[in-house]
Amino acid sequence: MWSLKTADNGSDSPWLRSLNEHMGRQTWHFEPDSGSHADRLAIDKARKDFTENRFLKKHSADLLMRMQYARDNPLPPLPDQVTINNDYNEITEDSVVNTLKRAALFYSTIQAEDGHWAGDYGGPMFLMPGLVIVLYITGSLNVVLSEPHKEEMIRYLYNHQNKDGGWGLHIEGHSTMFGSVLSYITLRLLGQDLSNGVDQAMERGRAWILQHGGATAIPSWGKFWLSVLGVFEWTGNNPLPPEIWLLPYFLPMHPGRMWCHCRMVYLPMSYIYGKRFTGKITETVLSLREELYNILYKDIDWNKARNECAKEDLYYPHSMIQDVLWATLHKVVEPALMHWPGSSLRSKALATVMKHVHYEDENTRYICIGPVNKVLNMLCCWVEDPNSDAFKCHLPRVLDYLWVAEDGMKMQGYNGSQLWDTSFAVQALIYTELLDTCGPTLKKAHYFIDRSQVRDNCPGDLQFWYRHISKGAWPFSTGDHGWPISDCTAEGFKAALALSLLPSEIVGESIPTERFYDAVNTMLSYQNANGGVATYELTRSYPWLELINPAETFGDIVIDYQYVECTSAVIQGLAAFRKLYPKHRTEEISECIERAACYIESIQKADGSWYGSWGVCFTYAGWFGILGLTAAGRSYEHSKAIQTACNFLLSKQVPSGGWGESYLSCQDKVYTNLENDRAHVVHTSWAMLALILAGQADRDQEPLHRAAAVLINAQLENGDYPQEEITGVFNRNCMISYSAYRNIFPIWALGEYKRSVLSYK
Ligand code: LAN
Repeated sequence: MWSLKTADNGSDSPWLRSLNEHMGRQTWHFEPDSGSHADRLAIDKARKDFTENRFLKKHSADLLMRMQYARDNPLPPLPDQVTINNDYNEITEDSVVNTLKRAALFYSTIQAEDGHWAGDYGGPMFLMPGLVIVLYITGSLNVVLSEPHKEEMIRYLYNHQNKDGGWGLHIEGHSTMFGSVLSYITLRLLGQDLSNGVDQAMERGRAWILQHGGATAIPSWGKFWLSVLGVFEWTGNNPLPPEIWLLPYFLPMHPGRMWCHCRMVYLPMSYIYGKRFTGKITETVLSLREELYNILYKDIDWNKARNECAKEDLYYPHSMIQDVLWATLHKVVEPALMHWPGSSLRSKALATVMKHVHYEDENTRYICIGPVNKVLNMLCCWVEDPNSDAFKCHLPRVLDYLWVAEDGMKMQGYNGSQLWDTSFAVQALIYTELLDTCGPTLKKAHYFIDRSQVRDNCPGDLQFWYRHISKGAWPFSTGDHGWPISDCTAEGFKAALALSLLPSEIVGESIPTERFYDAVNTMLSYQNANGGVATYELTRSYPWLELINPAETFGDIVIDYQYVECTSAVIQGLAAFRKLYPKHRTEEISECIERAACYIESIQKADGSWYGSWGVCFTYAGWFGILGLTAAGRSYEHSKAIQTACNFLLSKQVPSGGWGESYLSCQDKVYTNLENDRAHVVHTSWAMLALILAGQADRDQEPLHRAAAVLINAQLENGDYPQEEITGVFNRNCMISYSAYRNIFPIWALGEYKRSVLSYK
């Protein structure tokens, strides 16, 4: 049976490094003899239910993890479940406290030993293929993946095949060439052939690809992977010259000025491209050359293929400038760099690129900043030297990205969302004011947050490595990952600060003041000249650079933009700090908060909404927008921005009393309800939190009571909440799961409701 281990040290493998005893590490292991017969039956049933309902409920509910915790950590007796019928006047303090206790007790049982909450951070469908291709090429498929791993990966891919035979960019999305070709290839590399799959699934997958133009219409990142595997020619790719790393930094397009995720993906890609590396041409590769195209492989017009993209995939079409740029590089510059004397420049560029690859690997303990550069860096290390220690260090870190649920095994969008979820969970639990119930849980979480703070900057000259400071920051996932992020720092800090106010006998010793100061320093360092805050770094170049964004499926990836979420989180962090430490960097903090609030006001839309870039979507951003402004001292009475923001949210409440927002809001940038105006517990919670904080209880309480009734009634028998539609997003168009939100946000919203609304009733 599958079992999740947390903080696993890989039996002290010499290739696995850690700064903090692997805190937060989540790895799944298959243990053939573990589990009772009844456990196995229950898992099989969950799998079967998922598959049977897969077109209705595309999001799995993280049941394997929940079942494991239920076995190891049984639920204590829960208070009676409450249901509110039609009349919200039935809501009493007792009914809310009951619901909160049940939710908090349940949530405490699924906390990991090291204090964090583990969970499924899947969603995107384009990640696992890169991993499988790299493992295949490097001969490591059977080294890293056991047969049960492969079986679960296959299950996952079939489960997420759409009705029309194709696969989407993410689990809830329509079929795309990117998702379809990559998923199909992955199944083939995992040993499936055209005869496999229920209802001829493989045949139907292939038919989708051929009917939509064949694999030449795959977007650029897909063309890259196919070329690496040997089923697409390098001449069919637009250039990714590594020489860009040799340009002077003052140029706006220097990669050091790009969004770190963009530069960290194009860095290893440029190495592989610069070398035109292709894996061994095997029987399967040769067969795929026949399976993926409508015409013979040898007859494909690769130059034309360079700019082809299926309409299903085209989210960010290439600008004309881009087409001219790529054509020039492709026809004039690249040929010169492939031969002497140009080739000596290429060698120099490749060496520079590898220096940066190794720096990234070492400073993330081989986890890397994300799933895409993880596998690309691993491939680069292997291409450089298949016997290298670097490659050996990469292998065990593959497990950090894999997750198993009832829908199968997936590759996650990060090595988890540990710190982020734990920081939110702590805040939610504290605001329930049920310290008797939550004390031990908070203590463990406190320890995790304490141990996950980044203690030092990266080594060497930060400017040389294009790195922002990280001392005092918090990461999104684990200390070992270590990349600092503005809003993760702010949320980790807010949680730590709130814990520092509680009795240390209950929640443990506070983080020392010096380390709070370090976090404040990092938060202050993130503000841009216009007052806004970006994600990992300052904004280092201009939005017009987006004109050369070559990734047709993603929007706004080239530079690190300012976001309402990040800006608000930093305001909240600094404002909370200012109250407790009014004498530390007082003026700087006040100025930073005021400028950040003005920035948030400046990006509000005329209808009172904000566009959310990292959560779905306007409800998420509304929560951050309103919280940021109120933390900065604005109030409903005096702030037009807060008034219109509240009116916007109120106008989106659905008849059942909740809120429910579709992921389509993100891609279309227009507020879109879920089908049939269904309510979603997470959106309902965000909207409620925003309205409560904006003083809605003083004006009209009815919308809040109705929303509270939705949250009370949605609770499951064991205190858990149902997993509904996907709630996370990145780069406008790709969705990602935040599996802990269903537990955290109803607790947080009902806690605030109890404190700030019921007290009035
Ligand atoms: C994340 C996850 C966390 C997220 C928040 C902290 C929630 C946000 O407020 C700031 C941005 C950040 C850090 C973020 C950025 C983009 C990420 C890293 C991701 C959504 C997780 C996966 C995604 C990454 C880009 C996926 C790989 C795909 C590429 C296009 C490179």
